[in-house]
Amino acid sequence: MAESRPEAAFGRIGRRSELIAAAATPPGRGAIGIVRLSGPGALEAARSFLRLPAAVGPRSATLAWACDGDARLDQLLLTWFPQGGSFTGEESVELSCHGSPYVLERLLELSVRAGARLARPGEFTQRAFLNGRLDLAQAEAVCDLIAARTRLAHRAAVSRLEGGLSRRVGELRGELTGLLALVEAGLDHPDEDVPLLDDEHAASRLRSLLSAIAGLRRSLQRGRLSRAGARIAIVGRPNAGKSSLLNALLGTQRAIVAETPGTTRDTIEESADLGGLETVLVDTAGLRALSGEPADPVEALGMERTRAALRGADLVLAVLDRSLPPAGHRTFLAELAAEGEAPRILVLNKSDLPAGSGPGDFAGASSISAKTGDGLAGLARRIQETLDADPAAPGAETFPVALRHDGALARAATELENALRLEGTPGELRAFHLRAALDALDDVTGRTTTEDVLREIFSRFCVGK
Ligand SMILES: Nc1nc2c(ncn2[C@@H]2O[C@H](COP(=O)(O)OP(=O)(O)OP(=O)(O)O)[C@@H](O)[C@H]2O)c(=O)[nH]1
Ligand SMILES: [Mg+2]
Repeated sequence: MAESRPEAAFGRIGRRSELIAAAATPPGRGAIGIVRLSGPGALEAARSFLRLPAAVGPRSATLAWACDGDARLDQLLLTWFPQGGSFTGEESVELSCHGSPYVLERLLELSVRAGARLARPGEFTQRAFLNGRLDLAQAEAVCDLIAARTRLAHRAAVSRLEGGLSRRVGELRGELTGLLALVEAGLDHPDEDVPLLDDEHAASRLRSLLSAIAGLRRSLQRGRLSRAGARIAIVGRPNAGKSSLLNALLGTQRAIVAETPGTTRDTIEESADLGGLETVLVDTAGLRALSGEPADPVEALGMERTRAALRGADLVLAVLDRSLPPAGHRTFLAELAAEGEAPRILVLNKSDLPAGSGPGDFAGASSISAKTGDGLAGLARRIQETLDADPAAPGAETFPVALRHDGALARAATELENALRLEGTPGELRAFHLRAALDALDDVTGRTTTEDVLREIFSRFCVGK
């Protein structure tokens, strides 16, 4: 299969041999401002307005005056990166001047006079991509790293910059290419004695690819939570201790707690920081049942709101009163299973009371006491792990990036499902869908991304990056 290199797509986007210049620091005053030039002749262009010694060493700072004719503009530090040794892969210079908007503007003007043109948004990163210094997922990670505001968003961007996502897509790609090779070998040599792929084997490999893609999509989704704030719904029978748990996790008496069953009749939302993870806790009305006949109109509304909270949740805490026997809990959990797909944690509350059901009755449940605080730290850790289980999760992306990656993976999955449905039909069709799936995967790293899409992606970057 012919591989289309990014250069092919980009040959038409912009001539890379041009020298480009931009301010790399944000607009406004600052201690230091940086102007970057990238492209052939970057040092010579800078030399035309700098008083530089004859020999400038690579990757070391040289103090120099910038001058417009005889007039001194600013004293600055120049760093020269020879071709092959810079972020873009091209010859580049960075001029660190005083952070005056006037000085920066004049330096750009002098650069343009020396033959550079002003860079488009993201053009430096685009060149790094074209020169094979980064793949597309990593280039996007640069953008997200700059935008990161929280520890988790930052960690996820660094992981993608290191190639976390690219590696995982690369593994899927390797497996898919192997499968495609077998299918194609069967097409090319129908009569020969090549190890043919039987339908059963092909189907099992397709299924395992599909589950790997689903896993990757889930971890993208998980990563997104660390930016947006995960929604955690607290549900359970009346009096299970849902409001007590909300209060305990918040560390304040936000919701009314009372012995009367049915105290909470509406949903209550409050943001909480659970060990660096931004969450929205949603306490819900205690429900005798999730479906069936409500006792009164208010309960009917409560049921509806609880169901909506379940549908919108990223995680569900199912609170059970441990002092009660397990049978009633099982009915409730069975009803809960029908509502929404979010992961759930079983919470056995009231561990300070004599046990009616033990942890043995509900495998993997967290035993806590909202009253005494017993087990709460462990529960908070579990919530974090469930929402952010994978430290290499490629998520926490800015929204358009997450959407693009998820879209590409979804396309790959659809193609694989199509191939899976083709059991017993001619191999050509199956190969066609496998190739389409491969193209979709390659969209993540930019191997086959089209010119328009690339242009659109890089235009989201800031100028100077
Ligand atoms: N002993 C003990 N009592 C608890 C614990 N958690 C809650 N309770 C008590 O259980 C009763 C109900 O607590 P809530 O937090 O109001 O329960 P809820 O699930 O929000 O109830 P509804 O809003 O009515 O559905 C109150 O009397 C609480 O003090 C606990 O861990 N141990
Ligand atoms: Mg309550």
